[in-house]
Amino acid sequence: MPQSSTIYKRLRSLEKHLAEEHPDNPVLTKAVHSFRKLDRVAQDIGLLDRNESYATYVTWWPMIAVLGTFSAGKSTFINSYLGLHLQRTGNQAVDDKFTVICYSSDDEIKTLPGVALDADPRFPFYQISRSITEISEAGPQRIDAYIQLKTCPSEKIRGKIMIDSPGFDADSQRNSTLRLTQHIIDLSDLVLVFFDARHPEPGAMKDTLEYLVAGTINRADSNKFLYILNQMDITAKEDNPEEVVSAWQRSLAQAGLLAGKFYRIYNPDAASPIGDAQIKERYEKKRDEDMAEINTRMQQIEVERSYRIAGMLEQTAETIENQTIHKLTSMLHSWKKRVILFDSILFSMLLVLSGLVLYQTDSWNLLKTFGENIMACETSSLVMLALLLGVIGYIHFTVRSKAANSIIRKLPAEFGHDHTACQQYTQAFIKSTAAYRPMFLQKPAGWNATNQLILNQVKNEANDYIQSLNDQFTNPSGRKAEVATEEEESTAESVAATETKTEQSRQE
Ligand SMILES: Nc1nc2c(ncn2[C@@H]2O[C@H](COP(=O)(O)OP(=O)(O)OP(=O)(O)O)[C@@H](O)[C@H]2O)c(=O)[nH]1
Ligand SMILES: [Mg+2]
Repeated sequence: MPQSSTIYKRLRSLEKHLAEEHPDNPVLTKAVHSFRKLDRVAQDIGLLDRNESYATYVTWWPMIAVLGTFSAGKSTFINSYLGLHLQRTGNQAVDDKFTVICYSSDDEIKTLPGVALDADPRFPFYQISRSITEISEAGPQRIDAYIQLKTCPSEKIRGKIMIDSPGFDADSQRNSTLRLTQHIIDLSDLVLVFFDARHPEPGAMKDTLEYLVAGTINRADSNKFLYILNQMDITAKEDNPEEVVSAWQRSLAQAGLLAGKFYRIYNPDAASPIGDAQIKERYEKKRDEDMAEINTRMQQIEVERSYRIAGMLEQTAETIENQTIHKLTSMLHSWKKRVILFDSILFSMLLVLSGLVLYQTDSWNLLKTFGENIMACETSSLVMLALLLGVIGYIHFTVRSKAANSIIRKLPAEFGHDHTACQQYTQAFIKSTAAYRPMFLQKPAGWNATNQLILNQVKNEANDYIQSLNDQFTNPSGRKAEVATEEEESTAESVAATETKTEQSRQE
């Protein structure tokens, strides 16, 4: 069955955009194609609806989030990175919304409302209004109060997404803002956490540090967080500039961050001039070193994102084959056992009851006549038989659906917060236990040799993508260099040979 046309159109547009954004990296466009194959298998099994796609579960654009305290210089940093005056900056808390920034070839900067993000599967906020209760309760239009989209022509952002966020304060943050922050942290490939060196007392922001540092440091993906102490120029004026850094170091260490694991920068355009030439040189040196590292990490995320998507593809195929099918088969097995048990109890009771009635009324011969009438195709007896079969069927199918429901009811407790997995298993199990499917089938609906083959194909494709990414971005064997050297040598030889020939002919 074809995919629903809406999702099909969306995936086509995703493919088109990826091909435009990354003409030199076809892996991503190919990956969308592989996701489609996965979708078809998952739709056959019932894990996905016809209008759903695994491709909408991944963030296709590499995403850099800039979080941090009020007026820490987040927007100034972003403007300077883009080379544009995109975000308003200032000492009053100017930002109260998350701004998703992406590339557009249009000359002018455009600002679009949050609904634009909510409705587009290419962005990390696709259908976010549904998953954040506070927003969904107030109606999807409310998303505009929290997020906006800005498009700009800076080449620096081409093929990436950057998020500027309102100043973070764990104490006064609304629940919905905290949920959005968490969502952004989860989906980002790189998170820059900004603090402000002007802040005299980092100890006063205990909860904020707790959230932004302690809460991020032990995550499996803790490597994607860069902690940045910004506006370092201000400390140059202090009598004891080292003390500011030490105070920050102590507070961050209390929150679990190891000393030396944070960057110290300032923005030369926004900074106040540093008078002392020696201090200036020292500050500039440190700043340049740290900025170079931050920039390298920002450039690397495209590569990380490609690996992430190829990995996700393989992992999804693997999970369907090794976990989902296994779980559905065992659910089917216990369902069958229950149906057989309850069928046997109910039908034995029915049989005993009818036997008792026949015995009490001493009318065993009725059975014999009924049999003979059926053989003779007598109408009233045939109707009776049909009624009887109807009652038997009704009891059996009621038992089947009740047994299935009792298994489905246990799923939420098993999956906890993973609503998506719970919903997928429910849908697939309903499909597998549908009335039209004979009960003796061992395998879940849609699980056949063809789909197994497709999953293997997808896994192989994912491995090919990783291989070609390796070829593109790494060079462990140094082959290219060797080839290049060989080529250079052979060119040099041929140049030398031509030169000798020219020399000979000249002499002749
Ligand atoms: N001295 C100095 N000032 C800076 C630096 N970076 C930014 N500023 C100033 O700090 C103020 C706040 O900067 P923003 O970029 O608006 O800060 P923000 O983190 O985006 O602020 P909110 O969005 O309101 O949380 C502005 O007046 C900037 O000019 C810096 O490195 N040194
Ligand atoms: Mg700002």
